[in-house]
Amino acid sequence: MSSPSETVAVRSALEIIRDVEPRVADAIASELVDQRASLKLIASENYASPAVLLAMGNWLSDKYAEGTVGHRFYAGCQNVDTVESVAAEHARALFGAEHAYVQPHSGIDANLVAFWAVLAQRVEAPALAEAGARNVDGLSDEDWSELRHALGNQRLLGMSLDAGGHLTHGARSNVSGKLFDLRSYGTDPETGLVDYDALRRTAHEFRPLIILGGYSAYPRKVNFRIMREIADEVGATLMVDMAHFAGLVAGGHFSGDFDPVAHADIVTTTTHKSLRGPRGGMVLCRSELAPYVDRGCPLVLGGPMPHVMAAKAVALAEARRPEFRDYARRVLENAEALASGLQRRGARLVTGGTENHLVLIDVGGYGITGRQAEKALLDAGIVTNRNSIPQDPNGPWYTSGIRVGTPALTTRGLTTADMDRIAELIDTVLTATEPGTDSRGGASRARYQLDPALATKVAEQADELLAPHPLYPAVFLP
Ligand code: DSN
Repeated sequence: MSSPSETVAVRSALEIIRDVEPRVADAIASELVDQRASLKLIASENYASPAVLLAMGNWLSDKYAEGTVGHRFYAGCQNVDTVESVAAEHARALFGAEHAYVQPHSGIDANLVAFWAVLAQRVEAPALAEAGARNVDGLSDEDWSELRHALGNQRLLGMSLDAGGHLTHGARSNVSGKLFDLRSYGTDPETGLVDYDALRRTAHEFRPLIILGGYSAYPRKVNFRIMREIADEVGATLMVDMAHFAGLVAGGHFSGDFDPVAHADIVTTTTHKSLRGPRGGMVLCRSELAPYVDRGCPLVLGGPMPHVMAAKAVALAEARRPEFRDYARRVLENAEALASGLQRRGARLVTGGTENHLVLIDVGGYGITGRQAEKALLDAGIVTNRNSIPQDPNGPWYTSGIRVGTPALTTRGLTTADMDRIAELIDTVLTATEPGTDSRGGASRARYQLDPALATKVAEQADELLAPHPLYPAVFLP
């Protein structure tokens, strides 16, 4: 993963930071110590390569570059133009996209860019044409007022949060829910799978401007060919947020009906999850939407981060290598092994298994809440996150689910045999965890009881699993 010269560079970097603010240098060092010691099963996290990390920590950060390649609001952007062009070129080639916009700072930013691109294409541009105006400044006050109301009154059909959708897909607590009139689609109560017939019926009745596919806690593939058909039937733009499974698309394992880029008009993603790049976002789209997507900054984004675009370019170059295809295959095999290991030990899984990188455990079967399970697992050195499950009786704060994913541990080199051991550790902890009582003696949904000796024993077993797979092995902390 790295060479002796990288060792020297990291040590020197920490010393330079320590001279200015030792608490930050210590936190950086501690983060590595913590990550090395924990069984990281958070489905949305990964470990970026040293090349990706180093591409981010440099003077490209010092440059302002609002605008797009060749059309900047600042002089001296030739090197930023290079990194942005290279990142976009790799993104187009990797995903077979007509256009790539690599400036978004996060997934929510990428979704905002996409929403506004569709609104600009389908609501603003026709209004400008009708009024004979070249841009919004050319509209009368009356036409402008009418357009603003039209922009704020469009319909979005997205996956509901408790079925595995994401906050940015129209939840009221997110700007997407305040911008759009939302109708949600869910999953079949029996199978837990997306019900495409119900989705079709809702789309025909609701007539949304945008149908949004993608998820953050749905353990199955989604058929984007069917979603394309439905979008065409109702005249909707098909948008897919592939943040969670971008690495599986990049690795060629979500192809055909399951490849969002082949079917959607516009696709958003983060770059740091299964794609294993720097923390950031990206938008891919068909050529017709490109001029609107490229207005992302300064429409809804602050100045681009050239250092992060450089790291995206490096990560995307890595993802084009044959090793990444192999990595993505192992992510899937590990998730399958983890799901089977959990089920064999009696765990209840939402949808009964997995077809992607994540598994959603219904911890109600263990008689505890997601919050209790998450904390108990953490005591045993297993890092996960609690998550709602469909029709969750405990709501979105306490929840009844634990989401686990394999991208990070697969990067670290763990195998399907390790996943079976991890399933055993998870089951051991969840079986041993009892609900606690609140301050008035009633049942608590947060407090729990777990024998500390058992937690320590499991943590030791987790250490044994990790020991053969050192994280960033060339980095020796002083
Ligand atoms: N926070 C990401 C996740 O964990 O799925 C999505 O925003």
